Amino acid sequence: MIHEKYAGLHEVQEELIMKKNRKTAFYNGIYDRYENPVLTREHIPLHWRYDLDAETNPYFQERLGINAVFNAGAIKLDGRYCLVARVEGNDRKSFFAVAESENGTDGFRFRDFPIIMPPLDEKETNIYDMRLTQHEDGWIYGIFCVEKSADTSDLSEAVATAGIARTKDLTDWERLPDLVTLRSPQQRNVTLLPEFVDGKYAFYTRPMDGFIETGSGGGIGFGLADDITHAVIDEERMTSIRRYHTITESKNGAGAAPIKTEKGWLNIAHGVRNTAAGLRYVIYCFVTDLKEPWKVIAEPGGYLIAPLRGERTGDVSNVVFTNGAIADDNGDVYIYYASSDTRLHVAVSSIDKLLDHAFSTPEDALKTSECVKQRCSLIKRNLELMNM
Ligand code: M1P
Repeated sequence: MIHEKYAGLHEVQEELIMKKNRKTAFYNGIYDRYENPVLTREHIPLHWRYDLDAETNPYFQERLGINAVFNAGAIKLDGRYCLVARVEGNDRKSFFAVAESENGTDGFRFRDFPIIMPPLDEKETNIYDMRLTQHEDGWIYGIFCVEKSADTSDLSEAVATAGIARTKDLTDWERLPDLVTLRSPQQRNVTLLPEFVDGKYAFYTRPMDGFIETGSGGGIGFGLADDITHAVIDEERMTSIRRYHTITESKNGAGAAPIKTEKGWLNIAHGVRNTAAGLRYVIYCFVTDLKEPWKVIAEPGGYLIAPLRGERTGDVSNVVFTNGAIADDNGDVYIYYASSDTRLHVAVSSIDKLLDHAFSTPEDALKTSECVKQRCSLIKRNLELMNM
C-alpha cells in the first residue's frame, strides 16, 4: 500500500509544476528574467526519491535524495520545449533526465525515467552538462562531460573528456567513442555545430591542461573531425580568447550549441574570473563567421547574464552557467541558465535583440583609460540629444 504521506506531498509538487511563471521587473532591453526557476530538485518525481510502500518505508523517508537540478541542454522537439537536465543525487553523481514543457517557461515535467547512458569503460565515474545539437545528418547529438578518476593517490585529481551520444527521441541513446583532441589532454564544454564545415563535423572545444585549470589553453577552440563515430580533432584554432582583467580571465567555455543567424553563429558562452571569494561565472555572447566559424566577428564587452539576488547562492555560489538555448520559429530565444550549480532558470530574448547586443555593445577596451572614454562618448551623445 502507498504510504499515506504520498498524496499530500504529491499535491504540493503538482502545485509547483503547474505554477505560472511571469516576467520579473528586471530590465536591460536584451532579455527578460522570469520569477521562478523552471527546474529545481523539488520537480523530481517523488517516486524517483522515495520508496512509496508503507510497509518497507514506514517513516516515508527519502531513500535516494536529489541534491540539485541544473545545467541543461535544450531543444525543441515535436513542438515541445525539451531540456536534458543535469540531475545530481545526494551521492554527488550526476545523471541526465528529460523534462518537457509546452511553452518553455513553466510546466516542465520529467519523463518516466532518467536517461540510461551506457558507460564506455569501468573508470567512467560521472557525466554532466549535455549540449544538444540537431545536426543536418539527421541525428540529435548530445555532447557532454565525462569524468574519470586520474588513478593517482590524489582523490581530487580527475580527467575530463567530451562524451558523444546520439538519439532521435531523447529517450534511446547510442553512445559513440569520446572525442579525441590530439593536442589537448582534457576537454570540457564542447559543442557541436548543427552543420558540416568543409564536409566535416565541427566542434567548439575548450582545451585544458588539467581537470580544473585550462593552463595554456587560451580560450574556446574550434576543430574539425572527419567521422563522428570516431571523432578525432587534430588542430584546435582559437576563437573567443581569455584576456587579462576581463570576464574571461580565468577561463571560458562554449555554452549552448551555436545558433545560426543571418549575421553569423550566435554563441552563448560562459566566462570565469577569480575573486577573493572564489571563482565568479557569468554568461556572455559572441558571434562567429558563418563560413569560417573559428573567426569571431562580434564580441561585446562585459557579460550578458550575471548572478542576481538569490541566484548568487547555492552549492557553488556566484555562478551562472548555460549549456542550452532554444531559438523558436518566431525568433524568440529561450536561454536556460543555472544559478550556483543548484537550480535552472530561463531568460527570454530574441535573435534580433541578441545580435543587436553583440554588434552594438562596444568591445571590451581592456583598460580603464579606454573604457572611460567609451562611456564619456556615450554620455556626450546622450546629453546632446537631451538638450536638443
Ligand atoms: O561550478 C561551475 C561550473 O564549473 C564547470 O565549468 P568550467 O569547466 O568552465 O569550470 C562545469 O563543471 C560546470 O558544470 C559547473 O557549473
